[in-house]
Amino acid sequence: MRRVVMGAVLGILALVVPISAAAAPAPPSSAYRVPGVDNATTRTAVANQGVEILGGGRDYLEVLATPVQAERLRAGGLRLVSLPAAAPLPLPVAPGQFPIGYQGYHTYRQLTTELDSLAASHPNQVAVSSYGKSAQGHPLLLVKISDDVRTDKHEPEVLFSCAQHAREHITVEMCLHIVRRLAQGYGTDPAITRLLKSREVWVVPMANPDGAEYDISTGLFSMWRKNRQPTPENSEIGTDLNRNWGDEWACCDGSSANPANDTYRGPAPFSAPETAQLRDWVNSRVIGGVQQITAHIDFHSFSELVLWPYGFTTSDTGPGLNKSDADTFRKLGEQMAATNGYTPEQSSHLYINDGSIADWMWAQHHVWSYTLEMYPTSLTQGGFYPPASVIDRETTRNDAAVDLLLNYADCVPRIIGAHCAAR
Ligand code: 0X9
Ligand code: ZN
Repeated sequence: MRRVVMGAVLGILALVVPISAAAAPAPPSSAYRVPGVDNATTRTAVANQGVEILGGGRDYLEVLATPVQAERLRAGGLRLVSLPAAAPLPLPVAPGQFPIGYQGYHTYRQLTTELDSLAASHPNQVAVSSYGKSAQGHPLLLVKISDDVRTDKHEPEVLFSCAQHAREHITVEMCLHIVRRLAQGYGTDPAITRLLKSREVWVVPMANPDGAEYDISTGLFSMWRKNRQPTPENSEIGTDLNRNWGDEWACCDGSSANPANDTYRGPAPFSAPETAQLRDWVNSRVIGGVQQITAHIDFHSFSELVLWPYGFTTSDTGPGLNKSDADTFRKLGEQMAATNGYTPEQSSHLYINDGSIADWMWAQHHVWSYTLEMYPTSLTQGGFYPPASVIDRETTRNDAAVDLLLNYADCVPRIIGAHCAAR
């Protein structure tokens, strides 16, 4: 009953105070944990207050809110628990470098160097190229890993993408870990060798290099999420890449029209060069009328979740997503979550989000597309900025989930006993 009342109160608030599109959360904002929000309606109502959602799970959210927003949430019947600052204040080393305690993370340049050296030491397994350039001109890195990397074979392809969101640096380490583990495991680990003989793996290790570089440009963390593209006729910078994809773009109050907001969706679908060129590359994997990519994980942080489409509607089914598709998404999602201890759920059950890569990958190409939110579950454990000491543990933690996806990539519905058309 309390839940219904809370939802209703926030619903009314959302109607009379349409802040989500009107005003940005003006600084100073503080971080809060909002416990007891155990349904999507209430969580989405909180999101629509214009607060910045940092993380969340089945029964809580962690948000950045201005004093006015915090007061509104409290007036709506919610409890707010103050949290430490969202960005830690470690000792800086130099502008553009990760601070003390974070040196194990890779800058764009360090990432490029490491990938080039992996390609040089595994020339038949690893190839590095790019699918375009970011708004500020960084090559958008693309890695291919397979048994015979220079030959385009007729094999199921799997895509892993990382760091659409700038501050989610741990995801870059996840993608790099995937490249390293597969490259080094080929010829030494029988399971990896078998997988690479029957799959072609693609990795986009840093989908938003401008944002990632900006986030550490002072030598401290800036809590930056979006890309660094100027907004037309506005002084604000940056589009949320994971609200800029063209499926049901701007449909459902799951993104912001306000360029100052952290979930600003851009002036049009694919207005960001980073999403437009990744779209073009994914489209280019349609060969002979068949999309070669069958499965995908888009890594994010934080909250320890396994999410699947759709994000734009709370309905389990939707355009091109029937009951058996939903069952398949859930079954593999739950199996992946059983390996890493994450919480599995349909994306919108967390909160409504429109314009995501995962929704587009499914709607446009029927790619089994998951979103994994990595470690930790709370700002109290470092939020977007866990220390480098956890990188090995938290990337290895996803090995079994990655292998499950690779294994099922020949026919994901096999997981519910369904058949696939011959490719
Ligand atoms: O809101 C997002 O873009 C993702 N969470 S984050 O805190 N890293 O920003 C989740 C998007 C999930 N969307 C779908 N799977 N549709
Ligand atoms: Zn994210």
